[in-house]
Amino acid sequence: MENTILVTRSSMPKLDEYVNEISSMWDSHWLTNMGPKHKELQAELCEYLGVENIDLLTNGHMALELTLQAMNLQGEVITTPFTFASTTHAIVRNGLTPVFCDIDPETYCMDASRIEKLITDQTCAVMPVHVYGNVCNIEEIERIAHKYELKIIYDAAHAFGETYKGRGIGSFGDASCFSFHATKVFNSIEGGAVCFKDKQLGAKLYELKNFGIHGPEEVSAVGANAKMNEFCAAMGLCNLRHVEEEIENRCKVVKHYCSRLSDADGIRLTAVNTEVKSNYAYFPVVFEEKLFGASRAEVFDRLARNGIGARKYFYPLTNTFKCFHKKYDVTKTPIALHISQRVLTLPLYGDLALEDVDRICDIILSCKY
Ligand code: T4K
Repeated sequence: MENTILVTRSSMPKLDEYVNEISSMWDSHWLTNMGPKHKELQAELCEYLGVENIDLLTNGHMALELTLQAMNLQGEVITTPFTFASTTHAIVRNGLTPVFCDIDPETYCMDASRIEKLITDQTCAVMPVHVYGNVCNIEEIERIAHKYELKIIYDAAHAFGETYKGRGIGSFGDASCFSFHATKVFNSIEGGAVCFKDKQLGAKLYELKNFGIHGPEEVSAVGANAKMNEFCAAMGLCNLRHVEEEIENRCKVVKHYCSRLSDADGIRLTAVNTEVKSNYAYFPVVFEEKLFGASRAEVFDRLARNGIGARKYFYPLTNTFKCFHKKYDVTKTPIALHISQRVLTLPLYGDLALEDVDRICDIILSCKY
C-alpha cells in the first residue's frame, strides 16, 4: 500500500560510508571470529555506553542465553512476562524456571516491590527488562539482590545509550544485555552485547560464544556459535557515528506524538523519568476503552486499514505462550495482563516525518466515540 508506515524502520548509514567501512575486508579476507572491526566496535561501545567491560555477540538473545549459561545458575529466575519471547526463552533454554513478577503500571517494568514475596530457597537470579527503554527500579532491585545474594541480569535490549542518574545503563547489575537488531535504536543488522562486572564471567562468555573453545587443543564448555561477524561490526561502526542524531530525531517525533495525544481522555502515555537520559526506543500507548470510547483492537484495525503498522508489543504475555502448555498462572500478573491487552506501540524512527505523526494521531483520535 502506498504511504505504508511500519512500526519502525532500520536506520542505515549512506551506502558509500558502509562500502568504505567494509573495503579493507577485501584485502584482509578476515570476515568473522573476532576480527579488527569486532575489536574496534567493542572499544567504541565501551566508551559510548560508559561501561568497563563488553563482549559482542550475534544477537541480543544469545547475549541473554549465554550470560545465564556463563553464570552456571540453577533453580528459579524472577522475571517479567511483559517482554519479547527472548527473555523468557533464554531462562527456559538454560533449564531454569522463570517465576513471573507483575509489572509497575507506570513504567511497565518489573514491580520491584513484589520481588521479595517471590523469593524461595531455589531463587538464583532476577532478570528484569528495561522495557521500551523505561528504566527499572534499579536501587530496589539491587537492595534485594544484595540481601538474598541473587545475580542481576538486566535485559537492556531496549535501553541502548541510556543513562540513569548520569551512569551508563549497562553498568548496572552483574550483567546487562543489549540487542543491536535491525529494529533497534542502534543496529548492527543483527547483533548484541553483554556488559559485565566480573572479568571471569567475561572470559567464560567469550569461550561460550565460540563453542566453548579454551585453546587450540582444549574445549572446556558446551558452547554455541554466537560471534558477531565483521560485516555486522562494520554496520555497527557506521551507525554508531549517527546514533546521537537518530536519538535527537526520535525525540522530536516523540514530543510531537505527546503534544497531539497527551490530553486525550483514555489514552495513557509513559511518564517522563527525569533521572533517565532516554533513547526514545518505543512509543507505547495504552487505550482504556471505557474512557477513550474505542478498544485497542479498533484502533489497531483502523490504523492497519490506513497502512499504519502499529504493533501490540508485548501481547501476548510470555507466561501465556502456547509453547509453555498453560504451565504458568497468568492471574498472578494481573497488571501485566491488563496492559498487554490495551497497549499499542506506534511507529517510531528518526526520519518519520512529523506530518506522518499527525496523520497517525488523526486516525487514532478519529476512533474516539
Ligand atoms: N529482549 C527484548 C526485550 C527484546 O525486545 C528483544 C528483541 C530481545 C531480547 C532479543 O534481541 P535480538 O535477539 O532480536 O537481538 C522484533 C525484533 O526482531 C526483535 O529484535 C525485537 N526484540 C522485537 C521487539 O521486535 P518482530 O518479530 O516484531 O520483527 P518484525 O520483523 O516484525 O519487524 C518489525 C518492523 O521493523 C517491521 O515492520 C519493519 C521494521 N524492520 C524490520 C526488519 C527485520 C526494518 O525496518 N528492517 C528490518 O530489517 O521482532
